[in-house]
Amino acid sequence: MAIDEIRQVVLAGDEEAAPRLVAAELEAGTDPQRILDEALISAMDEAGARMSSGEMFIPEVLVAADAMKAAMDVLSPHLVGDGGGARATVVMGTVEGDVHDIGKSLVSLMLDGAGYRVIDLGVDVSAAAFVETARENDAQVVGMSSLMVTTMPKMKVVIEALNEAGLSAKPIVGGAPLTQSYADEIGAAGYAPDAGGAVRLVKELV
Ligand code: B1M
Repeated sequence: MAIDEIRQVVLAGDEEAAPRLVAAELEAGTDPQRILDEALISAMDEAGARMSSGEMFIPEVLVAADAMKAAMDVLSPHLVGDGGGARATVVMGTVEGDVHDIGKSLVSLMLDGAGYRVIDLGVDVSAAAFVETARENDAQVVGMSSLMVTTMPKMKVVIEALNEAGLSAKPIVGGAPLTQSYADEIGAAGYAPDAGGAVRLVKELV
C-alpha cells in the first residue's frame, strides 16, 4: 500500500510527498531496493507508457522525474554498496542528443558506492568529451547510457573515437533500449541491464 502510494505521488510529480513517504517507508524497514524497483522505477515505467499513449505530456513527465529525483536524494544513501571497489576510474555519461539522466545517475551512484572513482559528465555528452575525460583521467572504463533508439548509435561513435585515440578504457553500455547483441555489434566491452549489473560488470572488467 505505502509502496503504491509512493508510486502515485511520483507519477503526480509531488516533490514534497515523494521524499517524505520514502523516508517513512525506510523507517518502517522496507528494503530500499524494493522501494526503488516497485515504487520509483515502476512510476517512471508508467509515465513512459502514459507518454506513449498520449495520456501524459512532457511537462508532466518532467515533474514526475523531478519527484523521483527528490525521492532518490533520500533513498540513495541506503542503496550504495560496501565500498569494496578497486578505485578504478569510470567516466560516465548519457550520449549526445539524449537528456535522460536518472538511470545514468543511478549507475554512477552505485559505482561510487562500490568504491570506484566516478566522473559523471552528465547528459548530452559528445564523443570528444568522453575521449578527453578518459584520457586526462587515465580511465579504465567509459560508461555510456542511452534511453532512445535514436541516440543509441552515438555509442558506436564514442567507441570508434576511443579506439582512434588509442585509449585502452573499456566501453560499457546500458539503458532501456539496449541489448547484449547491440552491445556486441558496436564493439562494447560489456552491457548491463541495470545499475547493480553495471557494478558487477565493472568488477569483472577491471
Ligand atoms: Co523520455 N523517452 N523523452 N523523457 N522518458 C523515454 C525513454 C521513452 C521510452 C518514453 C516512451 O515513449 N515510452 C521514449 C524513448 C523511445 C525510444 O526511443 N525507445 C522517450 C522519448 C521519445 C522522449 C522524447 C523524444 C519525447 C519528446 O520530446 N517527444 C524526449 C527526448 C529528449 C532528449 O533526450 N533529447 C524525452 C524527454 C523526457 C523528459 C525530459 C521529459 C524526461 C527525462 C527527465 C530526466 O531524465 N531528467 C523523460 C523521461 C522521465 C522518460 C521515461 C518516462 C523514464 C526514464 C527514466 O528515468 N527511467 C522513459 C520511459 C521509460 O524508460 N519507461 C522515457 C527510470 C530509470 C531508473 O531507468 O533510465 O532505464 P533507466 O535506467 C536503468 C537501466 O536502463 C540501466 O540502469 C538503470 C537503473 O536500473 N541503465 C544502465 C541506464 N543506463 C545505464 C548504463 C549502464 C548500465 C545500465 O552502463 C554504462
